[in-house]
Amino acid sequence: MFRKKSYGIAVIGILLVLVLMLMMFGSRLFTDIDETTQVEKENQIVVGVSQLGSESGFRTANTESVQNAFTQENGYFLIYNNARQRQENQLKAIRSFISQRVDYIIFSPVVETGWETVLQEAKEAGIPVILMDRSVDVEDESLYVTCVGSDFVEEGEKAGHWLEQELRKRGRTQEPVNIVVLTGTEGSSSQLGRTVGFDLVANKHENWNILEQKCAEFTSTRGKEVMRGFLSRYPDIDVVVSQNDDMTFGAIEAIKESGQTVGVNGDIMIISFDAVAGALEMVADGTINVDIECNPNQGEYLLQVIDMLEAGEPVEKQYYVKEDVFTMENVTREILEERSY
Ligand code: GZL
Repeated sequence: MFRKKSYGIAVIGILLVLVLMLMMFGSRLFTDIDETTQVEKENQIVVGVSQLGSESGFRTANTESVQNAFTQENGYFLIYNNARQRQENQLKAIRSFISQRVDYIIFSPVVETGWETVLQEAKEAGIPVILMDRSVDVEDESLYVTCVGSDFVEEGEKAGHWLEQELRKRGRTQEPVNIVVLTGTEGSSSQLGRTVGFDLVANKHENWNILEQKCAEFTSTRGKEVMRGFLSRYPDIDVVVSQNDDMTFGAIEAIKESGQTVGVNGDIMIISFDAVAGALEMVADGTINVDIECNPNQGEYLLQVIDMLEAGEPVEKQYYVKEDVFTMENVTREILEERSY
């Protein structure tokens, strides 16, 4: 009995000491964290970034580029959100940035339409909006400050011009050339632009037959599924135009499963977009005939734009990142070793 009694007093004593400590330091602990965060936010430029997803190698590199740019060392407080390919998630994220009164909003719009209302809300809140990678289709272009991305129509034309040259080299300027197209997310700038650009060239060639264009969502899984469908419907495909490398990887798997070959010496020519490291390895070994680069390293460009805005300098409405076209002839070991994505 006595022993139990003495234990009980000890336990109560320890609890009392703990409660007193928490009362003395607990609030300081939370206050310190709150105060520090608040101080950091006050001393830094707060940027809210809504990334559309993580569907591809390009997207991963694009996200890394942004996160490497907007660091505390560079004077920024980054609030980042991954919308997982859903526009409603981007709308929610942007409204959250507005309510947090960030200094800038940056986002890569998953599709071009449906942004007027939220951009008007950002404008009324006095928060500049910068588009990254893809763009928006709005009547009032004052709803965003600038867009840092790619010229997707030009990318599509580059693909068409390469095919023109290749067919000329092969002497195939008259006989029918059967083409299938794996398109990216319907209504995205990259899908719209690459399609328009390639069609501008294709429409000049009566012997080019675009048998079918079908969305494969910029993913390798869907690229394989859609390519399987093409192969089941069309026995004599000459060219696959695949609007990103991830879909290309899936399509090549499907073609090889069908017993056909791909690339420089294959049954089916492969035209791809993005030029991520894994795809450039396949360009170098002749599996992919040509890869139209889409440069995801936009963080530095975005930093420069915000520096200009902070300094009160005027900025252009559109900045295009530098991009190349890769074939077996110009993919060097050095390029492969230095590739950051
Ligand atoms: C292009 C970008 C596209 C890439 C895909 O700038 O929007 O989205 O080509 C990515 O890899 O999914």
